Amino acid sequence: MNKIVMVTGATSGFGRATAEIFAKNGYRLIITGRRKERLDELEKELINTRKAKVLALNFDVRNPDEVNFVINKLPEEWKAIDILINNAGLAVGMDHIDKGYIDDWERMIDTNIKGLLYVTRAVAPLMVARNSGHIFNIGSIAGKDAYENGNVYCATKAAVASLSKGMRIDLLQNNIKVTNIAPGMAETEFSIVRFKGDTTRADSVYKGIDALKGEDIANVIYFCATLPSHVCINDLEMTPTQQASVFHNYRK
Ligand code: NDP
Ligand code: 8X3
Repeated sequence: MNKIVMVTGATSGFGRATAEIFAKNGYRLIITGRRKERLDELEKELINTRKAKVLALNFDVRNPDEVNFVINKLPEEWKAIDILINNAGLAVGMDHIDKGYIDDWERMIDTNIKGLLYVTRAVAPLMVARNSGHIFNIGSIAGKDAYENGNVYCATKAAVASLSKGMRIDLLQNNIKVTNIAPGMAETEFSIVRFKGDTTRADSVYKGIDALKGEDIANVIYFCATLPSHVCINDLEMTPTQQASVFHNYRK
């Protein structure tokens, strides 16, 4: 039977591109997200154009009851998840710490940290039982350095990096790889979400920069996932060529 990959946040950006590349290469896909129409549309596309086997699960990673419900109810033939890609996440707002919105902070912490934990807590035991698996956590270069107005988003991604290390240590005895992927600027719906629908402001983030695309991150994840069983990429930072760090861009 072909391997099973579960991608959270597959309705857009990195998650969608990652689902595409694994489907193209014959994997079975569990795709998740909150926007049901997007999920249904992706499911159809993967089945029709890639001839993939797909299970679409419509849930919010912030709700532990929903997460447990859908994972516990997985059909028997979908339980042997080989690869989990904890990708669902977001930045909301960009304000100095004294002016930030608590609701924005809660959305980021609840999604990027707690949601990632809920999904991992539900899926990891399935991997442990099979003594096999690979978990990818989508961190960010924002987790390596804090930048002005990035405060809570940066902190959530620093937490993802730390959790990735902790998971790798805890799951060492279970033959489970854990990889933290830390991308820099990538043009997806990320900035539209961050600026709450202000597309002009979102577009300006990438002005003069040939930013990463979802496919670039997907290709790297696929590369890491297909290395020999004795090789694990632990932490991988990737940026556009025009970005050296969160502080250094070269705009043309
Ligand atoms: P997008 O906004 O394009 O995609 C985000 C995905 O996450 C969507 O599919 C969205 O689906 C899903 N998602 C968000 N909140 C929830 C939730 N509560 N429950 C379930 N799914 C959710 O952004 P990207 O593809 O760029 O972002 C993917 C990841 O990469 C995020 O973790 C982000 O922080 C990280 N990242 C992004 C970078 C960038 O510059 N773009 C750089 C570094 C890291 P839906 O709305 O349907 O639920
Ligand atoms: C997204 C990259 O630099 O906008 O994680 O924080 S950045």
